[in-house]
Amino acid sequence: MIDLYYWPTGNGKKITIMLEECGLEYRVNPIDITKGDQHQPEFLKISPNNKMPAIVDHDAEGGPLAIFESGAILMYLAEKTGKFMPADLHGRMQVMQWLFWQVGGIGPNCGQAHYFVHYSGTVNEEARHRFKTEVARLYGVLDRRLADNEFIAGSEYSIADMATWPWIFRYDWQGQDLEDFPNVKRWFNQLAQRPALDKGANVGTDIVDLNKKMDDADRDRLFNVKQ
Ligand SMILES: N[C@@H](CCC(=O)N[C@@H](CS)C(=O)NCC(=O)O)C(=O)O
Repeated sequence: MIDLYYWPTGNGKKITIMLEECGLEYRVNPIDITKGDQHQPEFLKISPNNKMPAIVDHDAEGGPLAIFESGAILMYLAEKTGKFMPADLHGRMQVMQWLFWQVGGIGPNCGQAHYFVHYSGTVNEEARHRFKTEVARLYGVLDRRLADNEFIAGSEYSIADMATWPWIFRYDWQGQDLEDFPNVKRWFNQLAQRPALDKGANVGTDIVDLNKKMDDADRDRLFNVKQ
């Protein structure tokens, strides 16, 4: 059994999508990041960076294993199941580089765009412009990649797609229009047809309405806390 520490955001949904795609058994432990659950001492033992997602695999080789960082969790689950990561070196490196591009590039920049376009209580035009422009550049990179490839890492669906899809899902929060990126739009709609992806992306959407604007107290607990 895998314990998943989760809130239904882009980073959280990467893991529910992979768990559903692999047909693994898991238990969801909600970490309400607007209420400060991520700072609880018990959670910090699993995820010292006070962010979800995190997992504990009670059936891991060598004993229970706690993992934080969505990219590391995806790589672990791919290794555990032998799924969604090619066995050959060239294929594996395609997946790894695009996975790292997601966790180090499009993910954090989209996160900043979400803050300045969607969450912030004030309007900072310079920051909005900066992150919308950078996110548009990254969408362009993805669009060119998908012009010649069915999936992000090539001809096979992989954890690189699962890491990226839940972030593209919020294109409007990033000030983007999918009509400007036809290959991204084609890929996004194609993946949305996958039953496991759809199920994973909807885990926990009944416990929170992410479209609801945060109040100042929620925003402070999420964005302005020192550890
Ligand atoms: N690099 C981390 C980022 C995870 C992350 O940013 N999680 C956010 C929600 S999407 C979070 O838990 N925020 C709580 C906080 O910053 O206090 C990963 O890929 O897992």
